[in-house]
Amino acid sequence: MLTFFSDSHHAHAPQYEFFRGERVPCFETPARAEYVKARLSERGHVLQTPDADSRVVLAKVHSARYLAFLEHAWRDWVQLEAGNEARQPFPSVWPVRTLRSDVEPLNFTARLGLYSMDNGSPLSAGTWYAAKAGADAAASAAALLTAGERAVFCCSRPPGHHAGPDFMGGYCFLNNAAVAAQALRDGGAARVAVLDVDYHHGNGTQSIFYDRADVLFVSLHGDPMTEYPFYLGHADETGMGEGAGFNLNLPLPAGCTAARWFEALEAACLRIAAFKAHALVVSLGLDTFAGDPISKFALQPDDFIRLGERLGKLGLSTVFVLEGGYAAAELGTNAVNVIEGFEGC
Ligand code: SP5
Ligand code: ZN
Repeated sequence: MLTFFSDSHHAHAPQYEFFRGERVPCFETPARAEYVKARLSERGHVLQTPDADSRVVLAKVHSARYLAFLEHAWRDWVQLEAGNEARQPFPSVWPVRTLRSDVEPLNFTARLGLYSMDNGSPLSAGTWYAAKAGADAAASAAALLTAGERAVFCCSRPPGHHAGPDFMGGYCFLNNAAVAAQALRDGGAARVAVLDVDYHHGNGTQSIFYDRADVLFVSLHGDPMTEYPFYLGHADETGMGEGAGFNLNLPLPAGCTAARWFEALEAACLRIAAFKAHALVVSLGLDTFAGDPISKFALQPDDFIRLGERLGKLGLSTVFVLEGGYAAAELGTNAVNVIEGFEGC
């Protein structure tokens, strides 16, 4: 399968994140994309550098002030205090209910909190360049589909599906799946489905399209009652306004079997078929793998072939975008299994 890969992903390389109040090494590492790239090359898949500029599409899925903040965040951080280039910024205050988020404070940490849903999305010097290259890959993939290609895989990081209209979160900065879906719409696809199979609910993608009937969002994920991102992803979130009925969440208990996961996948696929989508975007999180260090589903490597086969049977033009998956050494095999299942179905 034609794959977009950009070396710029290395520019996003924070050293640590917080877990239970302690600093721990980042789970979302450059090695992840390199393992996938290596396995793709080994299996003879063609790697290309993204050639589209996603800036116009980005402005349709993210707010202007969030994009401006993200693009200049590292520069602003470094200018703040000597020595900051060797430190990672983290938010420490957030405008939760009753506080104002319409006014952008001047203070850097206050702005970082305004544009963050958690303290788990560390920035580094090249975060904007890496994330932008991922969005460019998503836009490039959509352009190829518009030109008649059946399927394209975006091997990009950082991931995107937790990033909302105006915030980062969950290791995500720019919502690549939303960029792909919007670019497909702009290319003439009247109805686009986004299927999110990451272990974690794709809260950002859901929010971006929640009031729209032209983009269906379907997600299977760990039940937010116990699993990140906790505050979105319940079954009763079905869309609003014109988007009513065009959002489907299929939360599953942490620890559930692969059999149960595939039952939910079937329900997701039936909804997508009923929607009569012209194109499909798959938020391909591989943290459903049994060996994932931060997630609690039980998929085995062969299950990823079966996932690819089921998606292939939908018969739709498809953009795959890499999301989570933290068992880095197994990520290549699991990603390629999805792709080859899709192609071989
Ligand atoms: C894209 C994506 O998969 N983002 C996931 C972000 C999850 N952030 C919360 C991490 C919580 C880690 N819990 C670790 C439990 C280890 N025993
Ligand atoms: Zn995830």
